[in-house]
Amino acid sequence: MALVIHAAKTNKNAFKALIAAEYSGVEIKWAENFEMGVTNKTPEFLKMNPIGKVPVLETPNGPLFESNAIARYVARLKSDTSLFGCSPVEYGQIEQWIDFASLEIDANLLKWLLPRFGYATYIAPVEEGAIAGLKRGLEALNTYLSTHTFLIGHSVTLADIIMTCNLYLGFKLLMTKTFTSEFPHVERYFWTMVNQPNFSKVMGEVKQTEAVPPLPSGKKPEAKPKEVSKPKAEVKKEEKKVEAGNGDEEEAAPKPKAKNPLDLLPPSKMVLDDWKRLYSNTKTNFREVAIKGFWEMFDPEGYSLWFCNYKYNDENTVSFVTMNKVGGFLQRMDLARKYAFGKMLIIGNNPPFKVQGLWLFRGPEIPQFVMDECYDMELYDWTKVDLSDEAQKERVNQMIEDFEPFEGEALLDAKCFK
Ligand SMILES: N[C@@H](CCC(=O)N[C@@H](CS)C(=O)NCC(=O)O)C(=O)O
Repeated sequence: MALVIHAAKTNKNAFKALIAAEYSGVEIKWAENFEMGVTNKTPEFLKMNPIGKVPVLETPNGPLFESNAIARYVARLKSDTSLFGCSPVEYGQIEQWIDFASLEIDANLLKWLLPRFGYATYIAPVEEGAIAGLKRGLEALNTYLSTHTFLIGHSVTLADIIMTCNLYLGFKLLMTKTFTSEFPHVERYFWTMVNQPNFSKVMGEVKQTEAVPPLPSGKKPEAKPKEVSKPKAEVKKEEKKVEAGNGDEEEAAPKPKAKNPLDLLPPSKMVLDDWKRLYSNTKTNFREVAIKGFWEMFDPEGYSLWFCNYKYNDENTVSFVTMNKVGGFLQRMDLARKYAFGKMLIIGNNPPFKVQGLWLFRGPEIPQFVMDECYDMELYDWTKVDLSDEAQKERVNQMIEDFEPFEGEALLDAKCFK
C-alpha cells in the first residue's frame, strides 16, 4: 500500500514529509478529494487523528499524525540517507533544531498569523510578543548561519527540511523583505534551501510576501503601521475553509507601473542588447571580436562596471550548493534584465569555492531598485571598476571571457546574466 498524505496541497506541514520523501526515495500520494474543514471533520478522519488536524499520513501499519513525527517516519524508511546525521551528537543536534524550528519560529509565526487571517482573536500585545519572540529566534538562527551553510554537517538533514518549511510560512505570508533583511544569513539560507531541486519539486516557486496581511476589520495596529499593508479586498469566504496559515492570499490588484528612473537618464550610445548579442554570438576569437567590441561600445557616462566578491566564501563548501546559490541570485536579478549584464565565476577546484563577479549596470551607480529588491546584493562586497587602471580592465576582460586559470585558479563554473 502506498503512503497517502491527507492535507490541502498548500500545507507546509505536509511539505515536510514530501521533501523528506524526495530525499529518501519514498513515494507519497496526496489523498484524493481532500477538503479542508470538511474531510478532516468526518468520523473516518477522526479515527486517524482524534483532534481532526492535518496532515495525517496513512501507512500500511496505521495512520500517523503530527507533521514532525510523520517527516521523521518518512526519513527513517530508508536507512541509506543522511537525513538523520551520522553520530549520536548529530542526531541530538537535528532534534535540537527541529524543536527550535517548531517552538521559536513556527509557534511565534502562528501567533502572529492566525488573528490576521481571522482564526484567532487579535490582541495587540499578544502580536507584539509573538513578533518579539520570532525576532529573537531569527536573530539566534542568523548568528548560527553566519558560519554554517546547513544546520548540521555539510548536507541537508531533516532539521533543514523542517526549519525551511516553517520559515516558508513566514516568508510567504508575513515577513516582508524589510522584516527579513535584518537577518541576511537566514535569508540566504532560506533561498538556498527552497531552490534545492528536492524542495522546489514540492514547494514550486516561492515568492516573499510584499505586505503583512491587514488586521481584521475594526482593529487598529498599535505599532509600526508602515509594515502593515493597506487593506486589500476582503478575504473571500471560500478561503476561510483553507487551513490556518496556508491559505493563498488574494492577489493584490495590479497597480499602474511607475517608470524606472533609469529610463529617465540621458540617452547612451551603448545599446545593451547589442552588447548581449555580440557576447552570445561570438564563438571564436573572443578576445578579438567580443572583448574588443565591448570596449568600443562601452559608454562610461551611461554605464558603470562593478566587481563583486561574495562576503562568505568560507561557507562555499559544497559545489552544487554554491552553484545553486549563484543560480538563484541570477534568477532574482531578472528584474534588472533591461539594465544589466553580469558574469559570475565560481572559482577553485576544491572547497571553499570563491564566488566573484563582474556587473555592468545602467547609470553611474548600482541601481537603487536592484539594491532594494534583490537581497543577494548585500551578500557581496561591491567595488567600482577603476577604468584608468589597466590591470582592472584586464580583470574585466578575463571575467567576460571565462579566462582560465583565473588569477591562478581553475573555474568550477561561470554563469552569465544577459
Ligand atoms: N502540530 C501539528 C499542527 C497541525 C495543525 O495545526 N494543522 C492545522 C492546519 S496547518 C489544522 O489542521 N487545523 C484545523 C483545525 O484546527 O481544526 C502538526 O505539525 O501536524
